[in-house]
Amino acid sequence: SREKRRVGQRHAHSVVPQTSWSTARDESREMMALWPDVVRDLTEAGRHLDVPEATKRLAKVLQYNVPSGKKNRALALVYSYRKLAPDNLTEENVRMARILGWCVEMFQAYFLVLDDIMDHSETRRGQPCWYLRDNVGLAAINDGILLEQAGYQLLRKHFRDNPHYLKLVETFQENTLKTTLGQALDSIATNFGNKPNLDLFTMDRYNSIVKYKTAYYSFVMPVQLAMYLAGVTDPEMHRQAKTILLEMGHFFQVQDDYLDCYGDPQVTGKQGTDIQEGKCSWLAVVALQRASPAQRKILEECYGFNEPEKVAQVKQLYNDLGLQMTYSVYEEESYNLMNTHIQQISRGLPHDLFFKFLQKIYRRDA
Ligand code: GPP
Ligand code: MG
Ligand code: MG
Ligand code: MG
Repeated sequence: SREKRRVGQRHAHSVVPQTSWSTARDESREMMALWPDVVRDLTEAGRHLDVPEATKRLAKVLQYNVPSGKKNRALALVYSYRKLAPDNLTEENVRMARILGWCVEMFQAYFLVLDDIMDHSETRRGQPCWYLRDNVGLAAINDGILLEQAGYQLLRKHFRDNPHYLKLVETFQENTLKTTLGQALDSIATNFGNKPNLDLFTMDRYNSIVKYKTAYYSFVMPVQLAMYLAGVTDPEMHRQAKTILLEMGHFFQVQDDYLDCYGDPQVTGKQGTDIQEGKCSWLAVVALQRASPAQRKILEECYGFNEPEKVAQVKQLYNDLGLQMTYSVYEEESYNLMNTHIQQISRGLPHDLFFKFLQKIYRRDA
Protein backbone atom coordinates (compact mmCIF):
# COMPACT_ATOMS: atom_id res chain seq x y z
CA SER A 1 0.00 0.00 0.00
CA ARG A 2 1.10 3.53 -0.71
CA GLU A 3 2.97 5.30 2.03
CA LYS A 4 1.56 8.63 3.11
CA ARG A 5 4.36 10.85 4.27
CA ARG A 6 5.21 14.50 4.12
CA VAL A 7 7.78 16.90 5.47
CA GLY A 8 6.48 18.96 8.39
CA GLN A 9 4.29 18.43 11.40
CA ARG A 10 0.84 16.97 11.20
CA HIS A 11 -1.95 17.72 13.57
CA ALA A 12 -1.99 15.08 16.24
CA HIS A 13 -5.64 14.16 15.71
CA SER A 14 -5.32 13.45 12.01
CA VAL A 15 -5.13 9.75 11.39
CA VAL A 16 -4.94 8.35 7.87
CA PRO A 17 -7.81 5.89 7.58
CA GLN A 18 -6.62 2.35 7.12
CA THR A 19 -7.91 0.63 4.04
CA SER A 20 -6.75 -2.21 1.90
CA TRP A 21 -5.70 -1.04 -1.54
CA SER A 22 -5.62 -4.57 -2.86
CA THR A 23 -8.98 -4.09 -4.54
CA ALA A 24 -7.63 -1.12 -6.52
CA ARG A 25 -4.56 -3.14 -7.46
CA ASP A 26 -6.69 -6.07 -8.59
CA GLU A 27 -8.95 -3.76 -10.56
CA SER A 28 -5.90 -2.20 -12.23
CA ARG A 29 -4.81 -5.71 -13.24
CA GLU A 30 -8.25 -6.45 -14.66
CA MET A 31 -8.09 -3.21 -16.63
CA MET A 32 -4.70 -4.14 -18.05
CA ALA A 33 -5.98 -7.58 -19.04
CA LEU A 34 -8.54 -5.82 -21.22
CA TRP A 35 -6.04 -3.43 -22.85
CA PRO A 36 -4.97 -5.71 -25.74
CA ASP A 37 -8.64 -6.14 -26.70
CA VAL A 38 -9.09 -2.37 -26.69
CA VAL A 39 -6.10 -1.86 -29.00
CA ARG A 40 -7.41 -4.60 -31.26
CA ASP A 41 -10.87 -2.99 -31.38
CA LEU A 42 -9.28 0.24 -32.52
CA THR A 43 -6.67 -1.02 -34.95
CA GLU A 44 -7.90 -4.32 -36.36
CA ALA A 45 -11.21 -5.86 -37.35
CA GLY A 46 -11.06 -4.56 -40.89
CA ARG A 47 -10.61 -0.89 -40.03
CA HIS A 48 -8.88 1.47 -42.47
CA LEU A 49 -7.28 -1.41 -44.33
CA ASP A 50 -6.18 0.92 -47.14
CA VAL A 51 -3.89 2.95 -44.83
CA PRO A 52 -1.95 0.40 -42.78
CA GLU A 53 0.83 2.88 -41.83
CA ALA A 54 -1.69 5.21 -40.21
CA THR A 55 -3.17 2.33 -38.24
CA LYS A 56 0.30 1.31 -37.12
CA ARG A 57 0.92 4.86 -35.99
CA LEU A 58 -2.29 4.84 -33.95
CA ALA A 59 -1.28 1.56 -32.30
CA LYS A 60 2.09 3.04 -31.36
CA VAL A 61 0.58 6.26 -30.00
CA LEU A 62 -1.95 4.29 -27.94
CA GLN A 63 0.67 1.96 -26.52
CA TYR A 64 3.07 4.70 -25.43
CA ASN A 65 0.54 7.12 -24.00
CA VAL A 66 -2.50 5.33 -22.62
CA PRO A 67 -1.71 2.34 -20.36
CA SER A 68 1.42 3.78 -18.67
CA GLY A 69 -0.34 5.85 -15.99
CA LYS A 70 -2.01 5.15 -12.66
CA LYS A 71 -5.40 4.90 -14.39
CA ASN A 72 -7.04 6.67 -11.44
CA ARG A 73 -9.86 8.04 -13.57
CA ALA A 74 -10.72 4.65 -15.03
CA LEU A 75 -10.52 3.04 -11.60
CA ALA A 76 -12.79 5.76 -10.21
CA LEU A 77 -15.33 5.06 -12.94
CA VAL A 78 -15.37 1.30 -12.37
CA TYR A 79 -15.50 1.74 -8.61
CA SER A 80 -18.41 4.20 -8.97
CA TYR A 81 -20.27 1.83 -11.24
CA ARG A 82 -19.92 -0.98 -8.69
CA LYS A 83 -21.33 1.26 -5.95
CA LEU A 84 -24.13 2.65 -8.11
CA ALA A 85 -25.32 -0.63 -9.64
CA PRO A 86 -24.67 -3.21 -6.91
CA ASP A 87 -27.46 -5.47 -8.15
CA ASN A 88 -26.27 -5.60 -11.76
CA LEU A 89 -22.64 -6.62 -11.37
CA THR A 90 -22.48 -9.31 -14.02
CA GLU A 91 -19.11 -10.06 -15.60
CA GLU A 92 -20.36 -8.43 -18.79
CA ASN A 93 -21.58 -5.21 -17.12
CA VAL A 94 -18.31 -4.79 -15.25
CA ARG A 95 -16.42 -5.38 -18.49
CA MET A 96 -18.43 -2.56 -20.12
CA ALA A 97 -17.55 -0.26 -17.21
CA ARG A 98 -13.88 -1.10 -17.75
CA ILE A 99 -14.13 -0.30 -21.47
CA LEU A 100 -15.73 3.03 -20.61
CA GLY A 101 -12.82 3.48 -18.18
CA TRP A 102 -10.38 3.01 -21.06
CA CYS A 103 -12.28 5.69 -23.03
CA VAL A 104 -11.64 8.09 -20.13
CA GLU A 105 -7.95 7.13 -20.10
CA MET A 106 -7.73 7.93 -23.83
CA PHE A 107 -9.04 11.43 -23.20
CA GLN A 108 -6.59 11.78 -20.33
CA ALA A 109 -3.73 10.72 -22.66
CA TYR A 110 -4.98 13.19 -25.28
CA PHE A 111 -4.89 16.07 -22.77
CA LEU A 112 -1.49 15.11 -21.39
CA VAL A 113 0.22 14.76 -24.79
CA LEU A 114 -0.90 18.29 -25.70
CA ASP A 115 -0.41 19.76 -22.22
CA ASP A 116 3.22 18.60 -22.16
CA ILE A 117 3.92 20.45 -25.41
CA MET A 118 2.30 23.62 -24.08
CA ASP A 119 4.09 23.39 -20.71
CA HIS A 120 7.51 22.52 -22.19
CA SER A 121 7.60 19.48 -19.92
CA GLU A 122 10.27 16.81 -20.26
CA THR A 123 8.98 13.73 -18.51
CA ARG A 124 5.60 12.17 -17.91
CA ARG A 125 4.90 8.94 -16.01
CA GLY A 126 8.63 8.39 -15.66
CA GLN A 127 9.36 8.43 -19.38
CA PRO A 128 10.11 11.19 -21.93
CA CYS A 129 7.07 13.18 -23.00
CA TRP A 130 5.72 11.86 -26.28
CA TYR A 131 6.57 15.00 -28.28
CA LEU A 132 10.22 14.64 -27.18
CA ARG A 133 10.54 11.10 -28.52
CA ASP A 134 12.73 10.72 -31.63
CA ASN A 135 11.13 12.30 -34.68
CA VAL A 136 7.79 13.01 -33.03
CA GLY A 137 7.95 16.75 -32.30
CA LEU A 138 4.84 18.67 -33.29
CA ALA A 139 3.40 15.60 -35.00
CA ALA A 140 2.36 14.91 -31.40
CA ILE A 141 -0.48 17.42 -31.91
CA ASN A 142 -2.06 15.14 -34.48
CA ASP A 143 -1.31 12.12 -32.29
CA GLY A 144 -3.26 13.85 -29.52
CA ILE A 145 -6.26 14.23 -31.82
CA LEU A 146 -5.90 10.56 -32.76
CA LEU A 147 -6.17 9.66 -29.08
CA GLU A 148 -9.30 11.76 -28.67
CA GLN A 149 -10.96 10.27 -31.74
CA ALA A 150 -9.95 6.76 -30.71
CA GLY A 151 -11.80 7.44 -27.46
CA TYR A 152 -14.98 8.29 -29.37
CA GLN A 153 -14.55 5.26 -31.67
CA LEU A 154 -14.18 2.90 -28.73
CA LEU A 155 -17.27 4.44 -27.14
CA ARG A 156 -19.27 4.04 -30.34
CA LYS A 157 -18.19 0.45 -30.90
CA HIS A 158 -19.31 -0.73 -27.48
CA PHE A 159 -22.08 1.67 -26.43
CA ARG A 160 -23.93 2.78 -29.54
CA ASP A 161 -26.92 0.59 -28.61
CA ASN A 162 -26.92 1.70 -24.98
CA PRO A 163 -30.03 3.78 -24.18
CA HIS A 164 -27.78 6.46 -22.68
CA TYR A 165 -25.31 6.57 -25.60
CA LEU A 166 -26.10 10.19 -26.43
CA LYS A 167 -25.65 11.19 -22.77
CA LEU A 168 -22.27 9.40 -22.72
CA VAL A 169 -21.10 11.17 -25.91
CA GLU A 170 -22.29 14.54 -24.59
CA THR A 171 -20.55 13.93 -21.28
CA PHE A 172 -17.21 13.51 -23.08
CA GLN A 173 -17.90 16.53 -25.30
CA GLU A 174 -19.00 18.85 -22.50
CA ASN A 175 -16.12 17.94 -20.23
CA THR A 176 -13.62 18.27 -23.08
CA LEU A 177 -14.97 21.76 -23.77
CA LYS A 178 -14.64 22.68 -20.08
CA THR A 179 -11.09 21.32 -19.99
CA THR A 180 -10.11 23.24 -23.11
CA LEU A 181 -11.57 26.47 -21.71
CA GLY A 182 -9.59 25.87 -18.52
CA GLN A 183 -6.43 25.26 -20.50
CA ALA A 184 -7.07 28.56 -22.32
CA LEU A 185 -7.37 30.36 -18.95
CA ASP A 186 -4.15 28.66 -17.84
CA SER A 187 -2.29 29.91 -20.95
CA ILE A 188 -3.79 33.40 -20.71
CA ALA A 189 -2.59 33.70 -17.10
CA THR A 190 1.00 32.91 -18.16
CA ASN A 191 0.73 35.66 -20.78
CA PHE A 192 1.58 32.99 -23.37
CA GLY A 193 5.22 32.62 -22.41
CA ASN A 194 5.87 36.34 -22.04
CA LYS A 195 6.40 37.83 -18.62
CA PRO A 196 3.22 37.05 -16.63
CA ASN A 197 1.23 39.89 -15.08
CA LEU A 198 1.34 38.98 -11.39
CA ASP A 199 -1.51 41.40 -10.60
CA LEU A 200 -3.79 38.85 -12.25
CA PHE A 201 -2.68 35.98 -9.97
CA THR A 202 -5.65 36.16 -7.61
CA MET A 203 -7.25 33.24 -5.76
CA ASP A 204 -10.45 33.87 -7.75
CA ARG A 205 -8.58 33.50 -11.02
CA TYR A 206 -6.87 30.38 -9.70
CA ASN A 207 -10.19 28.83 -8.66
CA SER A 208 -11.63 29.25 -12.18
CA ILE A 209 -8.55 27.84 -13.89
CA VAL A 210 -8.44 24.64 -11.86
CA LYS A 211 -12.19 24.06 -11.85
CA TYR A 212 -12.19 24.06 -15.64
CA LYS A 213 -8.82 22.56 -16.58
CA THR A 214 -8.78 19.72 -14.04
CA ALA A 215 -11.80 19.21 -11.81
CA TYR A 216 -14.39 18.57 -14.51
CA TYR A 217 -12.57 15.94 -16.52
CA SER A 218 -10.66 14.32 -13.65
CA PHE A 219 -13.41 14.03 -11.05
CA VAL A 220 -16.85 14.97 -12.36
CA MET A 221 -16.62 13.14 -15.69
CA PRO A 222 -15.75 9.60 -14.49
CA VAL A 223 -18.62 9.63 -11.99
CA GLN A 224 -21.13 11.17 -14.42
CA LEU A 225 -20.26 8.41 -16.90
CA ALA A 226 -20.65 5.72 -14.25
CA MET A 227 -24.02 7.21 -13.27
CA TYR A 228 -25.35 7.08 -16.84
CA LEU A 229 -23.98 3.56 -17.30
CA ALA A 230 -25.81 2.55 -14.13
CA GLY A 231 -28.97 4.24 -15.43
CA VAL A 232 -28.88 7.00 -12.82
CA THR A 233 -30.29 10.13 -14.47
CA ASP A 234 -31.88 12.03 -11.55
CA PRO A 235 -30.69 15.66 -12.01
CA GLU A 236 -30.48 16.33 -8.28
CA MET A 237 -28.19 13.31 -7.79
CA HIS A 238 -26.03 14.55 -10.64
CA ARG A 239 -25.94 18.04 -9.13
CA GLN A 240 -24.94 16.82 -5.66
CA ALA A 241 -22.25 14.55 -7.09
CA LYS A 242 -20.88 17.39 -9.20
CA THR A 243 -20.66 19.78 -6.24
CA ILE A 244 -18.51 17.52 -4.09
CA LEU A 245 -16.45 16.26 -7.06
CA LEU A 246 -15.57 19.82 -8.13
CA GLU A 247 -14.38 20.43 -4.59
CA MET A 248 -12.18 17.33 -4.73
CA GLY A 249 -10.88 18.27 -8.17
CA HIS A 250 -9.85 21.68 -6.87
CA PHE A 251 -8.03 20.06 -3.97
CA PHE A 252 -6.34 17.64 -6.38
CA GLN A 253 -4.94 20.46 -8.52
CA VAL A 254 -3.66 22.33 -5.45
CA GLN A 255 -1.80 19.11 -4.63
CA ASP A 256 -0.52 18.90 -8.22
CA ASP A 257 0.79 22.47 -7.97
CA TYR A 258 2.47 21.72 -4.64
CA LEU A 259 4.07 18.56 -6.03
CA ASP A 260 5.31 20.49 -9.09
CA CYS A 261 7.73 22.25 -6.74
CA TYR A 262 8.03 19.97 -3.71
CA GLY A 263 7.29 16.50 -5.11
CA ASP A 264 9.89 13.85 -5.90
CA PRO A 265 10.09 13.40 -9.69
CA GLN A 266 10.94 9.73 -9.07
CA VAL A 267 7.52 9.39 -7.46
CA THR A 268 5.43 11.83 -9.54
CA GLY A 269 7.05 10.67 -12.78
CA LYS A 270 7.31 14.28 -13.99
CA GLN A 271 9.68 17.23 -13.66
CA GLY A 272 7.97 20.45 -12.59
CA THR A 273 7.90 23.48 -14.90
CA ASP A 274 5.36 25.80 -13.24
CA ILE A 275 7.90 28.40 -12.08
CA GLN A 276 9.70 28.53 -15.43
CA GLU A 277 6.42 28.71 -17.34
CA GLY A 278 5.02 31.46 -15.12
CA LYS A 279 1.95 29.44 -14.15
CA CYS A 280 -0.81 30.84 -11.97
CA SER A 281 -0.19 28.02 -9.48
CA TRP A 282 -1.46 27.73 -5.91
CA LEU A 283 2.05 28.34 -4.56
CA ALA A 284 2.48 31.51 -6.63
CA VAL A 285 -0.92 32.89 -5.60
CA VAL A 286 -0.33 32.22 -1.89
CA ALA A 287 3.21 33.61 -2.13
CA LEU A 288 1.88 36.84 -3.63
CA GLN A 289 -0.75 37.10 -0.89
CA ARG A 290 1.97 36.94 1.75
CA ALA A 291 4.91 38.66 0.11
CA SER A 292 6.36 41.92 1.42
CA PRO A 293 7.04 44.57 -1.25
CA ALA A 294 10.67 43.41 -1.41
CA GLN A 295 9.62 39.77 -1.79
CA ARG A 296 7.11 40.70 -4.45
CA LYS A 297 9.95 42.34 -6.36
CA ILE A 298 11.83 39.02 -6.35
CA LEU A 299 8.81 37.35 -7.91
CA GLU A 300 8.45 40.14 -10.48
CA GLU A 301 12.08 39.63 -11.48
CA CYS A 302 12.35 35.84 -11.30
CA TYR A 303 8.93 34.24 -11.87
CA GLY A 304 8.34 32.89 -15.38
CA PHE A 305 11.97 32.57 -16.51
CA ASN A 306 14.09 29.55 -17.41
CA GLU A 307 17.35 30.67 -15.75
CA PRO A 308 18.11 28.16 -12.97
CA GLU A 309 19.25 30.97 -10.62
CA LYS A 310 15.89 32.68 -10.97
CA VAL A 311 14.00 29.43 -10.39
CA ALA A 312 16.13 28.82 -7.29
CA GLN A 313 15.30 32.31 -6.00
CA VAL A 314 11.58 31.64 -6.35
CA LYS A 315 11.92 28.33 -4.50
CA GLN A 316 13.93 30.05 -1.77
CA LEU A 317 11.17 32.63 -1.43
CA TYR A 318 8.53 29.87 -1.16
CA ASN A 319 10.62 28.35 1.63
CA ASP A 320 11.10 31.71 3.37
CA LEU A 321 7.33 32.22 3.31
CA GLY A 322 6.79 28.79 4.89
CA LEU A 323 4.58 27.56 2.07
CA GLN A 324 5.13 23.88 2.91
CA MET A 325 3.51 24.44 6.28
CA THR A 326 0.75 26.55 4.73
CA TYR A 327 0.03 23.71 2.34
CA SER A 328 0.06 21.15 5.10
CA VAL A 329 -2.55 23.09 7.06
CA TYR A 330 -4.60 23.71 3.91
CA GLU A 331 -4.61 20.01 3.04
CA GLU A 332 -5.75 19.09 6.54
CA GLU A 333 -8.52 21.68 6.61
CA SER A 334 -9.79 20.83 3.12
CA TYR A 335 -9.84 17.16 4.01
CA ASN A 336 -11.96 17.83 7.07
CA LEU A 337 -14.29 20.12 5.13
CA MET A 338 -14.79 17.61 2.32
CA ASN A 339 -15.56 14.88 4.85
CA THR A 340 -18.28 17.13 6.27
CA HIS A 341 -19.67 17.90 2.81
CA ILE A 342 -19.82 14.21 1.91
CA GLN A 343 -21.86 13.56 5.05
CA GLN A 344 -24.29 16.27 3.90
CA ILE A 345 -25.09 14.52 0.61
CA SER A 346 -28.77 13.72 0.89
CA ARG A 347 -29.96 12.38 -2.45
CA GLY A 348 -29.32 8.64 -2.25
CA LEU A 349 -25.73 8.73 -3.47
CA PRO A 350 -23.45 6.20 -1.73
CA HIS A 351 -21.32 8.22 0.69
CA ASP A 352 -18.60 5.59 0.85
CA LEU A 353 -17.95 6.20 -2.85
CA PHE A 354 -16.86 9.78 -2.11
CA PHE A 355 -15.04 8.85 1.09
CA LYS A 356 -13.04 6.36 -0.96
CA PHE A 357 -12.04 9.05 -3.48
CA LEU A 358 -11.01 11.36 -0.69
CA GLN A 359 -8.87 8.69 0.97
CA LYS A 360 -7.25 7.98 -2.35
CA ILE A 361 -6.04 11.57 -2.85
CA TYR A 362 -5.48 12.72 0.75
CA ARG A 363 -1.74 13.19 1.40
CA ARG A 364 -0.86 11.81 -2.01
CA ASP A 365 2.73 12.16 -3.20
CA ALA A 366 2.18 11.12 -6.80
C1 GPP B 1 -3.41 19.85 -15.57
O1 GPP B 1 -2.50 20.91 -15.61
C2 GPP B 1 -4.41 20.03 -16.66
C3 GPP B 1 -4.44 19.26 -17.77
C4 GPP B 1 -3.50 18.14 -17.94
C5 GPP B 1 -5.46 19.53 -18.83
C6 GPP B 1 -4.85 19.76 -20.18
C7 GPP B 1 -5.90 20.20 -21.12
C8 GPP B 1 -5.81 20.28 -22.48
C9 GPP B 1 -6.99 20.72 -23.25
C10 GPP B 1 -4.58 19.95 -23.22
P1 GPP B 1 -0.93 20.70 -15.37
O2 GPP B 1 -0.20 21.23 -16.56
O3 GPP B 1 -0.57 21.23 -14.03
O4 GPP B 1 -0.75 19.10 -15.32
P2 GPP B 1 0.66 18.37 -15.16
O5 GPP B 1 1.28 18.87 -13.87
O6 GPP B 1 0.31 16.91 -15.07
O7 GPP B 1 1.47 18.72 -16.37
MG1 MG C 1 1.48 20.36 -17.51
MG1 MG D 1 -0.65 22.58 -18.07
MG1 MG E 1 1.01 20.52 -12.77
